[in-house]
Amino acid sequence: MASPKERGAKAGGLAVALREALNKRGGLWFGWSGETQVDPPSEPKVFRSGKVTYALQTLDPEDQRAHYAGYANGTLWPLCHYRLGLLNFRRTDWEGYRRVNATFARALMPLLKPDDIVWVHDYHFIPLASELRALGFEGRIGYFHHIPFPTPEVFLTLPSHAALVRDLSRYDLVGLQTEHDVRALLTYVSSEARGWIAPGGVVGLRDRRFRIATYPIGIDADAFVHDAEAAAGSEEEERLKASLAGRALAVGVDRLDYSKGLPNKFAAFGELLKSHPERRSTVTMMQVAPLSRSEVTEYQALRRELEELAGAINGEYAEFDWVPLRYLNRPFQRATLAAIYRTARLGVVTPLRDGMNLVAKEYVAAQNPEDPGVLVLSRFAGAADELSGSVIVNPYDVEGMADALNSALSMTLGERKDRWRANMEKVTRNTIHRWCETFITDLSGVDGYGAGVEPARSLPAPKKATRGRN
Ligand code: GDG
Repeated sequence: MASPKERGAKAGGLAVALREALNKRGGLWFGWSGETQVDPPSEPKVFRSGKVTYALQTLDPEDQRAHYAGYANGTLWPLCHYRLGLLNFRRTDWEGYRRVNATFARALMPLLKPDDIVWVHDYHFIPLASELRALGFEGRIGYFHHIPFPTPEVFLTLPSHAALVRDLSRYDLVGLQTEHDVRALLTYVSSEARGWIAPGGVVGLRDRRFRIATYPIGIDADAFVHDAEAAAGSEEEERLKASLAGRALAVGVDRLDYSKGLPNKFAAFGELLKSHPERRSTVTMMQVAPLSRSEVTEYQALRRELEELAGAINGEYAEFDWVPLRYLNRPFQRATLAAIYRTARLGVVTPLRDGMNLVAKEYVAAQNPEDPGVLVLSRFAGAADELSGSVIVNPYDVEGMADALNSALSMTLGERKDRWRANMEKVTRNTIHRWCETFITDLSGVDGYGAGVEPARSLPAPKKATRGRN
């Protein structure tokens, strides 16, 4: 989770929305300080800003490596994105991951009141509830998994799968992005962990009862519409348009991450220029790809691969007055992104696997309703469940993607408007604020779950598992 230091170009919509939710209610934001130190202090640095108290824990450097680059991003990230070839499992990393969660729980525990509710974010902290329960915390704890939850066939390759699901059962509410993810976890619970499932996603596992449900994350749609309207006619937008010299713009914005399908996207753009030569010199692709997790080896290899691909496409097709692919490894301010989104005729979001993908929703929100662009979206992004007005593509089919880009570039204004309206309706209905409120309300409302609670009589007998509806 982002720390309060994260500002400007790096602060994402999620960090901003959570800070807003906390500011409204008051509360405690607990996380890593971003610093490491041998023999770190056992107590976090605590300070207050408005209604929010921030508590930031410093970590031992080896623990931090084993936890972050090791187990979280070297094991869980590839696993949850179905990239078993990239998965590295080392017991020392797993132990470091657990140690960091235990350290966090020990630092957090003295700051908690018995009736506090705790909301834990993402795969870095799955064992946090177990550790807090072991220290005696009995209040509500919820967990939201921002990335996909893999199907049992994939999840079972993880040596620590059973321990992680036991950790999940220590929460009262486990939130996932899509129905597909919920089905994947429920199938594991019933078929592998011998748990029982009741309607509404209530799950029993050993002595625990908890709920698993779908909470598709959204964006701050109003803020994006506002930023995009403010960008109209701005100096930045004018400069961008002048640089395009009347050509269409296709835009991608992704952290430099192998889950985002960037090589496939570049290859599809190259294929478009090859198989539809009439498109040459008429469309420019801009890929914003800020570096991320540069300490993990796989990310360094991806960076080299993309540099080669971009160089090859530009070397093959560039003209003295046209560079087909603009590839930028740096972050931009949100207002600049809004201007780029609004100018772009195509938003190209083609992850191989993605929990949701907020860029897809931001692109939709930033469009000019009178002349909207088209979203080209991977079927493997969680956002594809909601954004049915998009041109849905399979990122593994490079030629199919090239054809989809070609037909999206030819779309009539009428079709663009129809597709955009369908998408915009979803983006404005299911915002990040609604997502926060719904999760917190549901977590506050869950009743009777927790350690030692027997399944209620009205629930199905534990022996025969049934699939819950969500
Ligand atoms: C994880 C899951 C899930 C990107 N470049 C710049 C910039 N960004 C912002 C985007 C967007 C955010 O970062 C990226 O969000 P995504 O959802 O696309 O992807 P992940 O970072 O992988 O997020 C994902 C998400 O959690 C939330 O649950 O949707 O599936 O993987 O907001 O705009 N922001 C600025 N400058 C940049 O250059 N300001």
